[in-house]
Amino acid sequence: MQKLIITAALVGAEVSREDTPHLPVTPKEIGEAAVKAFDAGAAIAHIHVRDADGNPSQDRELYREAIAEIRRRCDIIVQVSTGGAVDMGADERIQPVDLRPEMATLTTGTVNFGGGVFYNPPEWIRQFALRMKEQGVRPEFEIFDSGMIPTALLLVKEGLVEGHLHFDFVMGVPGGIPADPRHLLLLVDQLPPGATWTVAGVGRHQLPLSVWAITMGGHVRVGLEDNLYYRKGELATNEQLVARVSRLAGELQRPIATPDEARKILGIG
Ligand code: KMH
Ligand code: ZN
Repeated sequence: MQKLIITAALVGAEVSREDTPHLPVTPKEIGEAAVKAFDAGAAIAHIHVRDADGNPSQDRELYREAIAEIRRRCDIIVQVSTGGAVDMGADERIQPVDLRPEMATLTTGTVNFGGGVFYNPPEWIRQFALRMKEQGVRPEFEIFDSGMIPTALLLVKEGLVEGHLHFDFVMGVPGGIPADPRHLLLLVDQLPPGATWTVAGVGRHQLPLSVWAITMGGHVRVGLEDNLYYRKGELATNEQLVARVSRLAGELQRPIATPDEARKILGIG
């Protein structure tokens, strides 16, 4: 089995400081959270940014600051969001890709997202994929429902995505694919040979799905974007969530990938 790549989804767009005091919001806080996650075993930091009021933003300059804060502290792979928040437009969402980060997310379909709609029509998907290709950014396909996998593979067929294919199964968003291991098996079955995958379980599903991924040879994403709690009623920090996966991987005898080892697995650089 490959070494385990742990992604720390540090910020997100839906959670606020009112929900948890542990959420990093400013670029400096995002930098500090990233190095703590790195020290705990994370190879990738999946980031969103927030404006001065703590609201979700896709502002390129805020991303530039946050990435600089991360880079000053550690060599973790930075993966920017192009999902942003529901209701954001395509031009707003695509902004951080022009900073040429090592990775960016690419959602390949529209999905109900709690009370909203996460809008990803075909022309936006192609626009995002093309910009990532032009800027040399490795996409991570964000799969919220099973029909998004064939759409991702269509981009490959069209030449809009080249090289290594990496998928993130986001399971348990209300409106998306349920966080059930039976669904996970079907998702993995749809991938072409050589593709890699990670699982982001939402809420209380984060922990059991992490264990499934570790034992099945997949990779794991944890963090406050997807889950606020360490256990029922106890708020977590990003670092604690990453450290728990590192410990579980140790018990299950799955070594953890450094950022450089993750770069090799993902064909980056
Ligand atoms: N905030 C969600 C609507 C991504 O980062 O690419 C979308 C999201 C996915 O978080
Ligand atoms: Zn995200």
